[in-house]
Amino acid sequence: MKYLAIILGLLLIVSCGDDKQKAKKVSRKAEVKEIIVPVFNVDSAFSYVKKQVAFGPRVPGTNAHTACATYFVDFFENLNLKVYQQKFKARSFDGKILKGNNIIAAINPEATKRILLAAHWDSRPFADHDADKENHYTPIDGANDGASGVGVLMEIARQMSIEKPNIGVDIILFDLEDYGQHASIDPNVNSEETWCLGSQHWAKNPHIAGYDAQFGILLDMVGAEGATFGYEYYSNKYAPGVIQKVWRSAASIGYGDIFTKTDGGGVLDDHVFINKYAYIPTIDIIHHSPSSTSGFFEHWHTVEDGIDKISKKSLQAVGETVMEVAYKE
Ligand code: AHN
Ligand code: ZN
Repeated sequence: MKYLAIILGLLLIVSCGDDKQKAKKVSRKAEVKEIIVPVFNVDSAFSYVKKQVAFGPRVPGTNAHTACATYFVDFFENLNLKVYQQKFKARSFDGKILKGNNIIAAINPEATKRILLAAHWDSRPFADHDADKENHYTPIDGANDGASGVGVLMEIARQMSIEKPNIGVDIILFDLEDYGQHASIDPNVNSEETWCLGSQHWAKNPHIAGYDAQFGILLDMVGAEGATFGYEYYSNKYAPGVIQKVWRSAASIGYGDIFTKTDGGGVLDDHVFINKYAYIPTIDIIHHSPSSTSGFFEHWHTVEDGIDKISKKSLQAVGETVMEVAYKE
């Protein structure tokens, strides 16, 4: 009887200890769940936009294009990320054989749960929407159309190289997005596939065989003054859940006035080909301006798309929102 009491007493102590252990484990889990999202440094992002523009128009076949590709590769390698260069050839609408280079930087390359973040890095060879006809064959700086999205992703890559997110992230810089058919040619004649040659190539031949990601976010023209982002048609058609996730995140950190719950028009952009050929639900965060004739920002495909028009506020809203999504995934 005495022994039984001792045994019971011991059991009680052991089981109490057990409960404490459990409680500890639960609270530790709760601690882990509280994720701190690193601060997106907008001055840094802006400097990356400026640096790209300083190369001159990154038009395929030019020295500026080659030099800028080297700059990206060095940048990501210096962050100790795994870098891929996907060199390929594609035929342009005017029959030129263009040399393209999609550049991919992987964060947590071994992680099976991954997301992709993308932007195009080439700039348009023609300012075919310029008010002055003389400029219709002049290459553009593409500070907003190209460099802005890349600058934001470079800063995200830098933050992620310091403080790794829980998931794998692939930053994909697509080439040959903006060599689409010149505006002087009837757009009803076979123009769609002349855009986004780099993403078309990648989506059909990913840099890793059998590549997959949970979802993708494309950034395009994210740096204009007063930019707002609506629900782009193809994004909402192929990836409505991703739209909801991103717009909710934006609102939660105070950017509900920039990520508006409005119709964002339909844009044939890199994300369409990722959805169509790689089957990865991907959205486009793209500046939609219902009041302009093009539907895009005021200086779209003009010689005015320069660094002087880039707004840090717009870069910041997009950078912070994408970081919020990626780190909380
Ligand atoms: C078309 O104009 C068909 N698509 C626009 C895609 C684009 C051009 N994004 C940036 N520049
Ligand atoms: Zn463009």
